[in-house]
Amino acid sequence: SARDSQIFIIGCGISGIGAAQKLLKHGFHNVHIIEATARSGGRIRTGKLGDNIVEIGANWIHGPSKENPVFRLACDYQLLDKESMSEENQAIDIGGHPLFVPNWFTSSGRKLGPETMGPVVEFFMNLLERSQQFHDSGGEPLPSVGEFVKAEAERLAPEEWKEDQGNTAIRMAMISTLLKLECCVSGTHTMDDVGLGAFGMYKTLPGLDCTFPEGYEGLIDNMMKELPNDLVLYNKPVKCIHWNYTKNGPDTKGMLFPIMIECVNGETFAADHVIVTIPLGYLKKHQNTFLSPSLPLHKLHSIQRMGFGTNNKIFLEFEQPFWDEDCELIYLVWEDETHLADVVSDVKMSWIRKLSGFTVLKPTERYGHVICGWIAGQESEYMETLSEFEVLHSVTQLLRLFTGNPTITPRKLLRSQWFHEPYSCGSYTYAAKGCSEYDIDNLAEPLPLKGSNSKPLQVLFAGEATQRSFFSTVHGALLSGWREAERLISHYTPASGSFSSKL
Ligand code: 6YU
Repeated sequence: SARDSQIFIIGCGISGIGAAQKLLKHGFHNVHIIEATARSGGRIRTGKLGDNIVEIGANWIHGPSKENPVFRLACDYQLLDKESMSEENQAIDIGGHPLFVPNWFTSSGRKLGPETMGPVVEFFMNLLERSQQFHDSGGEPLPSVGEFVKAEAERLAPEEWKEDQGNTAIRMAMISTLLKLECCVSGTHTMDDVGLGAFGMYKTLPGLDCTFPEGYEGLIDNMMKELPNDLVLYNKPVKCIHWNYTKNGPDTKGMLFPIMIECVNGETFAADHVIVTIPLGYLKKHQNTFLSPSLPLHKLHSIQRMGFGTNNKIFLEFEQPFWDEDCELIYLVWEDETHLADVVSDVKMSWIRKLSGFTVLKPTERYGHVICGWIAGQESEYMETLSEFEVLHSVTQLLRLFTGNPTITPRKLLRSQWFHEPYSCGSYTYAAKGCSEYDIDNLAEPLPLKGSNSKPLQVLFAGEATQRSFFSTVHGALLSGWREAERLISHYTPASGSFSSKL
């Protein structure tokens, strides 16, 4: 019966787990996940800094409200606190940019007050909002978000602050800081790489972003508990998926499978269908060898066109806070960066300048005094090559400069290294210059292409990067896994309702 078809899912991140869950629920019983590493969860990974739980990967549920499948699952598993689940929190619509209570420090050791800062943040947010609108209205005047924001900031600033020209320089330096932090949100080296017309492809959901008090991985653990124990084959990196395959070996008992999965260790698996959920970064790096025959040109081009960047975290623990009690986000402003730049000119010497924002872990009763620094792009990739000691040294110097306190010393440090993770090759997808929904649809398009005479739906594609509106998120990833499972389910479910193969 169709339910006997051999289905392999490559990658045990949330998209792969979601796909497996749905297929099993619909009676498919020959389902397996092949995972390169020794763990499930992929880019959802909870770690420890001393006794504290910290998120190495995904941090928040973006837009936690009824429409968000990750929120619904987290509620079902009772993983969130009461406040996050409240109707009030679900109704708050912040358009993807939570308004954190900020503290601003500058490179001359000054702390800036809210009178200067507030209006600049508002001004910047307004430019970002306008950037999103070109997706629907078209006619983008410049190719990238970065170029648009900088040009508009320079054009509008003199008028906006004509009563207070004296602070122009510091305001521009603040915009540099805000641009650098925006690189972290988008997961890109510079906002000049993010397409202006494509920026609005990403959609936000209502709800005030929330975290998992016991860690994001609790979601994975709960989902895994509902699946059979032997579902996942760990420590088996897949080297190549051979499709339209005709020479099945003796272990396939005379049956012909259209697919042969070849692992790095030489093991092979015969399959009817494969759902590929590996990160776009990995696919970019192995685009010529991961499939045989190789990917059709339009899919290859879209893989190249879509952006996949690095965003890393640096967790620091302190004896005493240097920030205000109510502070949720610490900004660092370099007073000499008045030229609106979100990249540094000499990465080796000045990478630390890219580290321009820290979120404060709350509640303090649970965490003590822990902050999480955010750093994106090439500077972040360079940071990964340094020893933990070198990073600690640079961060300590940075914070001494900005706080004006020459003795401040972090007690502990932990950083992520997503670019050098061999099975992620970066953090998440962004809509690069020149991209559109068509590129995402191309990524998601199954093989063989429509119109071919060979067996349909051999290779399907899921994962965060294949989701039109919620790429770069956990809910986007989960929806993509469900989508590909549904594709197979409906393929085997003829309109008449009886369950038989269309093959
Ligand atoms: C979210 C958040 N969050 C921070 C950081 C990171 C990410 N995300 P997986 O990679 O999980 O699984 C694939 C598996 O495949 C994996 O296990 C591999 O080992 C395996 N594999 C690879 N190669 C293989 C091979 N050859 N053989 C076998 N197996 C192989 N998302 O919702 N909230 O706060 C953050 C954040 C530092 C790194 C995030 C966040 C992204 C999610 O983590 C990610 O999308 C999903 O976990 C991916 O799941 P998956 O199954 O697809 O792949 C306006 C505007 C515009 C722009 N966007 C702004 C949106 C903001 C997005 N922000 C995210 C920010 C943070 C902070």
